[in-house]
Amino acid sequence: PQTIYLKDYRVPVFLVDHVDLRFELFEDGARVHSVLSMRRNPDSDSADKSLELNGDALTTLESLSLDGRALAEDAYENRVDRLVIHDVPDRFELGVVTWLEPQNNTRLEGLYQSSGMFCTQCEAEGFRCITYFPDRPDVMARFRTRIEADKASFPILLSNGNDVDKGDLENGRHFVTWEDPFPKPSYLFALVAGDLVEKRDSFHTMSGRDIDLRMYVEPRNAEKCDHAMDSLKRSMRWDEEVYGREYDLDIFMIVAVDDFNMGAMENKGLNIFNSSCVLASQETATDLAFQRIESIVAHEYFHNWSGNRVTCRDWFQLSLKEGFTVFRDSQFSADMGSPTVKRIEDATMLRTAQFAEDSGPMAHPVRPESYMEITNFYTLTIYEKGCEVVGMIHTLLGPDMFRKGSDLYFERHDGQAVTTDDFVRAMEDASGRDLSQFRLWYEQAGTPELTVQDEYDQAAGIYRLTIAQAIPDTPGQTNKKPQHIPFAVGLLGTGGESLPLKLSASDTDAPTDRVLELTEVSHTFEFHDVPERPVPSLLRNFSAPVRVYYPWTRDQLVFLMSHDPDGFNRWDAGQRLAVDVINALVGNAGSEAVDSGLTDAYRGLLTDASLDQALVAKMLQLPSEAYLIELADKPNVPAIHQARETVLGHLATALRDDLLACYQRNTVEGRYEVTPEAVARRSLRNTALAWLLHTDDEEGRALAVSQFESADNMTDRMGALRALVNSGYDQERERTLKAFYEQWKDDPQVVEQWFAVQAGSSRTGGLPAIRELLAHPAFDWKNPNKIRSVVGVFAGQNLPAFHAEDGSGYRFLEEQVRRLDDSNPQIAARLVSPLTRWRKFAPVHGEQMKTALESIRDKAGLSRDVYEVVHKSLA
Ligand code: LEU
Repeated sequence: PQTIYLKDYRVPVFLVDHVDLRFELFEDGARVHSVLSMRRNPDSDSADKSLELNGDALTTLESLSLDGRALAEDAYENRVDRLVIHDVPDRFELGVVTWLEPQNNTRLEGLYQSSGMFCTQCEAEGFRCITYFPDRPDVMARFRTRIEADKASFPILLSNGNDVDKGDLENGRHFVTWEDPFPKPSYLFALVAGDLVEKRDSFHTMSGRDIDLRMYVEPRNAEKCDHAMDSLKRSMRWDEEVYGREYDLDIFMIVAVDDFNMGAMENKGLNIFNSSCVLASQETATDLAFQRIESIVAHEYFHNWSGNRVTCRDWFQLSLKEGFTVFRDSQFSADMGSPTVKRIEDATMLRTAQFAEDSGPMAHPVRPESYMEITNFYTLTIYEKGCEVVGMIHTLLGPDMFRKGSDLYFERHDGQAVTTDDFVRAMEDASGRDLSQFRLWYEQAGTPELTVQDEYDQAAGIYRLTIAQAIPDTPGQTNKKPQHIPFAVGLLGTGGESLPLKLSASDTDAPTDRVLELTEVSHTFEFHDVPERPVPSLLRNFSAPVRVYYPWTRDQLVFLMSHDPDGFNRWDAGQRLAVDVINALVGNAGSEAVDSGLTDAYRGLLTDASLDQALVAKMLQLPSEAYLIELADKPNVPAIHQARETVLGHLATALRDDLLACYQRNTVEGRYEVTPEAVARRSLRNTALAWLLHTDDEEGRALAVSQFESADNMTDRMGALRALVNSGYDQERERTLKAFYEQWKDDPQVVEQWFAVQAGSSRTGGLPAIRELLAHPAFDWKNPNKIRSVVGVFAGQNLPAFHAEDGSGYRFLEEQVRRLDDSNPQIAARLVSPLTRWRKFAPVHGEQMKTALESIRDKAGLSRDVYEVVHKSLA
């Protein structure tokens, strides 16, 4: 496969002003008639007379015409993924007719069928699977789309924009024509045809327009739309209030699709969602799912401005829309719920998974320099690190200047396809700040490491913090330059009070919270009038995506856990303490060594009802195995697993009565609500239950069984089921799993959860059990959600089994990747990821992982997607 480089970017030679599409949908395939109004791009200096269009093996070319005349065979060259038409005039109409077989499209790119309906996924390069086209985001055109299909089977026919015409045709067929007034890149094109129910609502915009909101779902999901609809309306209001952005079309549509490679897609006016990211009811979705749906609905809606109105020039700029939009949806979620909890969740994901990516063989900058297959670059780095980078600009500029910057960006670039650099420039121009060094965040990969040293000069009353930064080498990048890092700090006195941060002796009115700006390899900051040696609170609210090293004592961590006014750092101190305690036990059997400081701290959290319960619920989650592994050098996975289990067991035993009291205190009658308080209550209750069952507590067992049976919502039902699945109560486990399946077997979103709770359990998810799940009638190799909930969860969460001594977990993953490579390469390339980190693991494991990768590499006809990941990780 070919590598594509950012430095090779050239403006398109030909532009498309208008696209006229006619889709004829049949049972055995689809015919697509396309007429492109094209002209030479005045900004291109190319003298090339030939026109190049992208295509794909999924499309069969039936005919080609230029200005209405059929093209002779020698007038063009069809190389399947590229169509070259020789000698075209400066302005012309190109007619292309293609034939597709959506019913056989298992890649789920372009036009495909899912549960009987037709749908599309065009980002990044799916439009070329529908017809030949200059399929690149800087070619923006107006689309008109006519869809024809059997009226009884496909009463609903949707595309982007407004429906401008409809009517009946012969043979029981009908058509609808859609027109999108906004020029857009082909990746934002969408089409849906199916027998769907419609849910309607409306939204009154800030300028007084009424927008027609519609959700389309399969009839069995009709009752699962309310939450997404409410989330949509909240998002629309929020974007008006916080960013001044109003919706621009008269209709906004959301469609739920069962077979979908990703989460959701922001097609103009017609967002298409993976069912699991949009459908919810209290009985079928957990609190986590409710929150996720709210944030994904917001994310896709926000793309209408950050992505659609202003789009990407090329795919190297992907983070322009994704990083910024994740930042916008995080702000929204923080405003809707608890900002501290949201920050904790984002930082957890970043530190566990993005840091891992950024130190592995696929590490790449937020703006990559090259790729083979762009779908491999829909990564945590582009999305989450990209979000952090925008967040740091927000921190450096402050909310008001940031808003000025975003206003300028939207105004300056409306209707354009631009770069991350254009975004940064708008921020600079609006604020007057120089962000030239800051731009390195887009160019350099790798997680910066900050080493902090301190020194207290009692006589002078001066406290010095010295912060040194280093950025590790990553593939293709060495000797990196220091970056511009906003580093938020506070200092606490022995009584827990916040000390004023005087950067000079004359600094009156000093704040107790400051954002220090690091720009050099090492910086020393002096704080004056410090009466005693303080405890530093570093990188407050996780002000930058970096690792911080400071020799905290356990006493300092316990102190910060209860005194830091920064909620994030309170939580973080607890995490650091737990990590330290668990790590001390790795490879060391007895639990005598579990620090009583940790037990006491957790007891304090469990019993003090005056604390913010949402924060407490987070603080009671022990660091995950994945995070512990990420932190370790040559991790011994079974030993880490064992040590964590030991600590959990010790805490559960020592705190048994407090856990029971916490469980009871948080058991309250009342209507199910997804407020931060109610979510915290359920989370605390389910954590208490899980801990009790960890030690096979009899009372815990009885509580779990009764909670399972009486729960009126999925969070509590799943909480009880998970606790039982991970307990030693075999009978109850079997019985509840069976009952659960019987009750929900017709609901795919619930069945996915049922698969996942088993595949992720180190108690039950051994390989034989995983293979049984794959053989289960509800499992479906064509459905990405099912694959993720069994294979993905096994390799990503069931870490002791995945890293089994005999290498069987690795061979299992190898087998599944090889099998999926033909049918759905995008999913296969994602699943391979845990193996790519082979260099991190101790010799035997690393070798076994490498062998598995080599075997995948040697598969005949390996897809470009998997090729890129495997070759880069073996290099
Ligand atoms: N643009 C989508 C998103 O919002 C991703 C796409 C590849 C389905 O994340």
